[in-house]
Amino acid sequence: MNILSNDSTEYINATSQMNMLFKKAKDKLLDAENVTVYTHTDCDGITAGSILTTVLDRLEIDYDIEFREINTVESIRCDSEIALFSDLGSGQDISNVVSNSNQTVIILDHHPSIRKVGYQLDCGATLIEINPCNYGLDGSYTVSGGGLSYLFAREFGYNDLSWMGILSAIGDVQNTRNNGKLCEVNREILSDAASIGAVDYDNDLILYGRQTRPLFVALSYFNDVKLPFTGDKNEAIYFLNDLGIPVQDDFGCNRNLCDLTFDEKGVLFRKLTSMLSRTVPSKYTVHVPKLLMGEYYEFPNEPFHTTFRDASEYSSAVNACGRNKKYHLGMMAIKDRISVMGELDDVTKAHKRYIAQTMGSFNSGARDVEILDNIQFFDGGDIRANVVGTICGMLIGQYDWQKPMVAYTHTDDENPSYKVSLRCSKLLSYVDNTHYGNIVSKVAQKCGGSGGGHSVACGAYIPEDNIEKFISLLNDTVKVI
Ligand SMILES: [Mn+2]
Repeated sequence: MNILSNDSTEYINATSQMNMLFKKAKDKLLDAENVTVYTHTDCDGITAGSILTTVLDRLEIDYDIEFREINTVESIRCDSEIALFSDLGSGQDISNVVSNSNQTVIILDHHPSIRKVGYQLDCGATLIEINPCNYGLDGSYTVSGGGLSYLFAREFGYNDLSWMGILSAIGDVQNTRNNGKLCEVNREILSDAASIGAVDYDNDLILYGRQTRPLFVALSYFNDVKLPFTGDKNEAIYFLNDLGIPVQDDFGCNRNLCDLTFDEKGVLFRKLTSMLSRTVPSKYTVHVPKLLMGEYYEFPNEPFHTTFRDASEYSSAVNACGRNKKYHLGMMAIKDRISVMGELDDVTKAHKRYIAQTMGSFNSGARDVEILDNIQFFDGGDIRANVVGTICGMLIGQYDWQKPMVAYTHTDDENPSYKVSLRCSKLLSYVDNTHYGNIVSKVAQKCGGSGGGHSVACGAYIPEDNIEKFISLLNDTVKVI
């Protein structure tokens, strides 16, 4: 799908149809006395929940909020006047969620819908499904669940929540197209946020950890391609010394990417570009700048060098809450952070510590990765299922970055199965626009499971007995790309 400019007829038609639905949903909400919000458990879902409950707080409407995994949506039975879904609902059968004609189901989702526009519920309840995919926009980059929630909030005049729409878009990695810049509906939200001074953005050198990670640490985490300092902080310090970029400031504090001067960033960018161009096979060379340059989004009202200034670091903190099932904490981290600062700190620190320990078990040789012809994989064993994807992503560059990294961990559901995660270098997806989420989804179906996700970060659930078949089929499928 091509990215639309915001003054194209297609874009204007699509958004004006959605705007009509937002108005309809607004009227229903203003009439309601109680609402239940159902939202997803990741950063996007938690942010969507924060936006919607802020709207309900301000309107003084009674509500409950439930954070839901996708596979539990179809069993929801709601007694409230309005069942309000965000970041999920479109891909699920919601025909039994409500049971009488006085109720309303509102869905704000950006994943493809299983229903046609105009679908009606048998019980006579009103269904208002607002989904960009229904109007020719691509939900993976045009807008997130939180972004749709913000557009809904905007109907009530709450433009001050626009920054949350940006946080959720970044949490949902919606900035992978368009040279690392948010586009289409997300761009509109960005302009709302920038116009009130809630978000700053610019083109810049991009390395994760812009505000809080010492630059040499950020470099050591670079793993889209294996460079000499990948996984080696000392090597990263030598590298910076060689370039004449001081690792510490005059007061002995480590310098982070945000502390570098414009000239220093230029030196670093040119050096990294030449190293990468020499390292990668020629088919990747043209895509190298995309690994290094992009747009950053930050919240200028937050102090420098804190997790909450950079959208991508902030979204990691919210995700850490989600992965540790601290959904309300994640939501408070967005709505009223001061009240939860201590607990938030504890959760993110424990999360980081656990990840560091697990990475250590690979470095010490206690765990290992098996490298096949086209993929590399490991049995996650007792690694917590909620962090295995993160670990997977961090290991790519330490083994063979030209092969996707796959990991699986056992789940003890009613039907024992494996939760599979796949992560790969962005370069792999740039060539031929390869979408590993779609590949994993197809292979999972052939193995009696289900899966999907983003182009470079995705996952699946595979029945216990079919995991070996899945790995070998995935290895075969990646080969023919
Ligand atoms: Mn989402």
